[in-house]
Amino acid sequence: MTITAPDRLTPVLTDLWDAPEPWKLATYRAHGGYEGLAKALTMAPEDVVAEVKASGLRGRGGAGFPTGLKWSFLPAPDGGPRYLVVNADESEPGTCKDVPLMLANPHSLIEGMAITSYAIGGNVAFIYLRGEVVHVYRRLLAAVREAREAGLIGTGLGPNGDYDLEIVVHAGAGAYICGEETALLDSLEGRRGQPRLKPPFPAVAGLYARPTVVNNVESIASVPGIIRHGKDWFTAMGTPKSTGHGIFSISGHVKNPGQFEVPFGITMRELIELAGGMRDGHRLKFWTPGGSSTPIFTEAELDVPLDYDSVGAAGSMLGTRALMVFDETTSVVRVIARWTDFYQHESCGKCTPCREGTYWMKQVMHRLEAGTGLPSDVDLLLDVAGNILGRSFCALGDAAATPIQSGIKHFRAEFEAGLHTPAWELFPYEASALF
Ligand code: L3W
Ligand code: SF4
Repeated sequence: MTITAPDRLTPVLTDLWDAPEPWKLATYRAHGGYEGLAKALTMAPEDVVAEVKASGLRGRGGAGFPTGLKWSFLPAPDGGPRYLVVNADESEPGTCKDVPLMLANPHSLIEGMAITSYAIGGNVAFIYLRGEVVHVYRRLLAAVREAREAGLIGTGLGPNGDYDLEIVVHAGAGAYICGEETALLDSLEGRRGQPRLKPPFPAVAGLYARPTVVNNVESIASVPGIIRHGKDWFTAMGTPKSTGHGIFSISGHVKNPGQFEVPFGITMRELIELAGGMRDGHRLKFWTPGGSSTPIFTEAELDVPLDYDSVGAAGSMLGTRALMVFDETTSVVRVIARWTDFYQHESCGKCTPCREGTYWMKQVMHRLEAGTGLPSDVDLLLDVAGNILGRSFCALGDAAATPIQSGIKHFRAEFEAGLHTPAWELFPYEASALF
């Protein structure tokens, strides 16, 4: 039987989003919330780690690193503190999954944090949130308070009353680089957020130089389901190497943009169908599988299974599953110029290839957008991007370089048109505007 796209939704983290007041503890508990925590507290911590490892859960923040394996990297307890830090600094262009998840269902994150902290032997856990999303900050504070008042976190937890957990919600100041895990830790410690040299990885020396697990919001919120229903329930969704459910954010020139929770391995063709299809009368030109930091795809990749390995084999990255869709009215030069502005603005300045390279790429992209490019500009862009890629201190440099390289690979003629014609004449704003 051919499976049509609407049958492919797997609402687990999103199942309460349309319920009345889904953020309330009572609503969450009425749907089985905190049953996973109750079960975990009766298990040995190492068995919780083993269950998550066996589920195949991979980090939902972009890199896809196996979650249980990361937890198991923590050194043996030495009597000192160990921490869980949740990376809630969602800011990859096109990514919009953690913010709605925390807003609609904050208790799934809090329950996941309690299970994870118990598994790794931590008694204090942090949520590092983007400061701009004040409404989410307030919602998280209220949910943490509700959980504490209900005795779900705090002191004397578990059947023997011998486990304590405090959760701290921290609002950052709105820098994209603070989504890089070690810059996040520096910022949480009160310093300017800049990436640290790795190794040591945070698992060995993280927050306050203590063993620390840093995981994405969606990764941690996926843990309660795995413990409550078991690893086999989770591995029944997705592909053998990219198991489970994931929230895919679809934006741009589709009829119904939004978040769609589906199994890994779904295709973009199916997701566009779920999003109501392309705007009437228009056709797909290009799209991003993992936000602006990943090489772009075109129609040729519509049937690539959206799992970590298949997208990698096709030449890009699944990243944060930020699927931005652009139709034939869009200037690829204009889009990549905006992304380059973003990376130049967000570059932390620590290393020369990214600090200088993003500045120069921005100048060249602006010339091409304005139709005043120099004959050498397209090759100059490739040269600069090639010198950033693999030579920068963290992934932000690579992220700035890859869209330019892939944009030129697929649409070189459009870049060359920027030597004489402004992008706004070739692609009028009004044609691609969504409102
Ligand atoms: C212990 C080892 N731990 C690796 C840990 C490491 C980290 C995780 C993955 O970048 C990507 C980036 C963005 N012992 C370890 C170890 N680990 N080896 O595993 O590490 P890594 O370095 O592969 O990735 P990362 O630094 O976490 C994330 C891409 O995601 N991205 C999304 C970015 C989005 C945001 C945002 O919205 N705030 O940042 C999109 O594509 O470009 O490539 O925990 O410690 N031997
Ligand atoms: Fe900072 Fe960019 Fe270097 Fe990363 S690559 S350390 S953001 S300058």
